[in-house]
Amino acid sequence: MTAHRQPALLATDPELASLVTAEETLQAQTLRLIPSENYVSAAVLEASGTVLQNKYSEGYPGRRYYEGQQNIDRVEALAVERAKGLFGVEHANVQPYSGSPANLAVYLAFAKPGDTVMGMALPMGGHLTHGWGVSATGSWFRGVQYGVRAEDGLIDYDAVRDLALAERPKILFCGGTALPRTIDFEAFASIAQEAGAVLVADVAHIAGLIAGGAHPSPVPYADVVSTTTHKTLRGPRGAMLMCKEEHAKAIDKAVFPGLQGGPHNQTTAGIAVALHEAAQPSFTAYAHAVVANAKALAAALLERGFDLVSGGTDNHLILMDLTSRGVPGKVAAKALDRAGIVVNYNTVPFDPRKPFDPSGIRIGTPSLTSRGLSAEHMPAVADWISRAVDAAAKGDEPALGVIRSEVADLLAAYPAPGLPVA
Ligand code: DSN
Repeated sequence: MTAHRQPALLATDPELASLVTAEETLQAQTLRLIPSENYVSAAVLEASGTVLQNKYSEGYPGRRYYEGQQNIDRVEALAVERAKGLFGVEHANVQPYSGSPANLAVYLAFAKPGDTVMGMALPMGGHLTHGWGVSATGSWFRGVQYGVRAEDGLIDYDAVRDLALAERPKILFCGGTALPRTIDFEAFASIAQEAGAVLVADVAHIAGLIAGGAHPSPVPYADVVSTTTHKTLRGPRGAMLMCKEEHAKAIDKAVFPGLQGGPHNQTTAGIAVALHEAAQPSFTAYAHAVVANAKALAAALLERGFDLVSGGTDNHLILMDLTSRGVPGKVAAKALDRAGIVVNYNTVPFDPRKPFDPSGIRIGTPSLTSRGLSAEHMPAVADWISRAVDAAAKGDEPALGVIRSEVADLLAAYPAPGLPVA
């Protein structure tokens, strides 16, 4: 019998330990297609679970409000230097707890409550924190929102420009959570400049693709680049704000003391390791494989008659409109889950259904790529999705069980990073 991976946890709290073990099994045996998720390496897991956890470090390296920072300062400086090197930025702040606090810090740095801010509408593929009404960013600020064109699901840059010039936002966000196509950062920069706005590129979804050279970089164009660290970048759950030197003070002051207290040093260590991994040639290969897999999966889904928003993908993500299959997104997502394929239900642009019961599902290829699956496996993945959606339409539970065992059989040959080998 293999030794338990968390022996002290098992001894202290067997109930919690059993939940962790169950999650390890679930992540090992299911095809995880949520595009914002991934598998971190064992090294990132180890760095994120260290005694760095025990230390308070309010401030920045060399300027702390607590003593005993000999090692912590070096950990944070290492993460900052690696972020600067990997993305080619002048300044990096690695302390934001996650993407939403990172974006809130941007508001604190560049706007006052009531100011106009502009971003992509959440149901069109944007993010809550880009000024959407139910978020603090849409109630404390005046959020104006752009979307995509109905006919092709693409951003209409002329319409974005017209809106920005009419509304003159203080901050213009580009990026989002359900955008399958390449973002034209240069076009956004020219709009922001004309409108007098600070351009923030929220690249949380595509940061790993940018680091690996599989998506253009916003760095030459954006005033601020905001990203989480745990999606395609494959680090621990955290975030970073990167910017030109002229904005460094405003960003740092907004993160601490403006918004946060002590940084989570164990996470900073995990980010440093992930950035080191992302600088290796193998990561470049991974980033390109993520995109190649997504394109192959999109092609296989189109062959099976699925409607994809914008007709396909340029990145890691595919947004599927299931209207023509007669199955609501939530019903399909839950059936897929029972078939061992984990996705999330999602609105599609101009969705006539509600966000909690929308028309689509959102899928992506980062996790399966991290396991080593390649384009040759994508027809099988598309087949499973198609069969599961049809089974959902017919209420055919046994068919979902058959898919679940086929999925587990394939995945057994592709062990996931950071997980015990079964
Ligand atoms: N929750 C993230 C996603 O799934 O895209 C965005 O913050």
